[in-house]
Amino acid sequence: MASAARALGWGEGLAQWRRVALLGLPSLRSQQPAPTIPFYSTYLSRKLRKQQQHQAVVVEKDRDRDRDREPKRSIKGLRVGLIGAPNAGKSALTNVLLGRKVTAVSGKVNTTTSQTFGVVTSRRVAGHLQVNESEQERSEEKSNECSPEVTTRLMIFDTPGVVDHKHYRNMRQRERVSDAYATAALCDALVFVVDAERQLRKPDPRVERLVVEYRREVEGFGSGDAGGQAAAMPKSVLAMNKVDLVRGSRRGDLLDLARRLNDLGSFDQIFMVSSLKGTGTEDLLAYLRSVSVPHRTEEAVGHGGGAGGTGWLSQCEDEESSHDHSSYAVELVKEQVYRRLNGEIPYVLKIKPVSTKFLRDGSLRIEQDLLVNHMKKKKIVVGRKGQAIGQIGCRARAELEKQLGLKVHLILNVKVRKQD
Ligand SMILES: Nc1nc2c(ncn2[C@@H]2O[C@H](COP(=O)(O)OP(=O)(O)OP(=O)(O)O)[C@@H](O)[C@H]2O)c(=O)[nH]1
Ligand SMILES: [Mg+2]
Repeated sequence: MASAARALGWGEGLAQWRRVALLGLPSLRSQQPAPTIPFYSTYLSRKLRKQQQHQAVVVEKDRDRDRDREPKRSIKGLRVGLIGAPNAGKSALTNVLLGRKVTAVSGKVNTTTSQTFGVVTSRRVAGHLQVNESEQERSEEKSNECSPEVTTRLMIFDTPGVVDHKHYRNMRQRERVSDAYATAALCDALVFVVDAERQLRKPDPRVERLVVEYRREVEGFGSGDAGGQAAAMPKSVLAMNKVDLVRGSRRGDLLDLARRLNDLGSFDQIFMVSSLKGTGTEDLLAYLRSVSVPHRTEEAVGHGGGAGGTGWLSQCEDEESSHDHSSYAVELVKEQVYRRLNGEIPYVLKIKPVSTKFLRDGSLRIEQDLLVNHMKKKKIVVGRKGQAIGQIGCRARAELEKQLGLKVHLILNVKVRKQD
């Protein structure tokens, strides 16, 4: 019995049987009803426990299966700084890489006077790349549930044009150059942009000197101390821009130019691109994604140009660019001012946002003052019968509506600023 009880695992029941046997009252066996209740309850609790164990295993297995089914998510990021001589096409390249306009582009030098950034997010699911997809597309994409998912965020900085230190024309230029390098120092990768067509047509020794100076700066970022650890050097890429303008036999010369610049700048990669046509820019983007750094929530040190860690990734999750509606409108009006007006006017004209508000019908009303320092300049900005300012306003509004997908009322007031 005992062995049967043991075999059945009825521990408590066995103890009771033992007690009965020791008392030498086998008769009681017949008289006393078998202690079914404790036996049964023990049996039940055993069974229940087994069931619960079984259920726990099932739940755990389900959880494992769900976990397997859930897409494996990982997030990577890279801060990328575009740097180069004025008019090389940094702003045009920034916009192309981002897939939208965030910074003004014009044929005049020094259009960009301060850094601007935009964020481009891509998700790779089962080898399929989605760039800046909408929430709807995100939820529609359920069929790829089991696929590993990698989100890559590139924060792309446009910077003012740089010149080598022998060619500072004034204090403002010196400040712009130091601002550009200060932004570069925060980046994990730098793209040095060269106007390749101009360099082939009319080689400019200043560009070569600039590459040498740039290299020195980059090495300086690498030797910096980031929280007690040596900072890693940022990736350094050469983008030979405007190759759409290089035709015929001159194309072969591009390789010689690339070799020459690489000897001076020791770049990690070289890309031939056209920001105008978009050629080569996808390859550049793919490279930048491939060197992106996996996200760590804690602020780590030791990579990038000195401000290591990827804590910034969480911050830029909701921030698509450095602009709100008001500063974005200023950037687009500035672009048209640079395109439409000549001489010193674009450089002395200041754009001051006055108000930005949504109207009841969902449209956006933006008012700005365009300030110049002389009545004569005001007349030029306004133009004959208001033609100049009319054109600036029309084009800026059309671009704003296109970029924001909203109806925009843009009011521009040209004023003579009071002398300080
Ligand atoms: N043909 C051609 N023109 C380009 C290309 N990229 C830029 N441009 C033109 O080059 C001029 C300068 O471009 P930007 O992007 O404003 O140059 P930038 O380097 O930002 O200039 P700064 O802000 O002054 O330093 C503009 O007229 C652009 O349209 C290109 O790939 N091909
Ligand atoms: Mg620019």
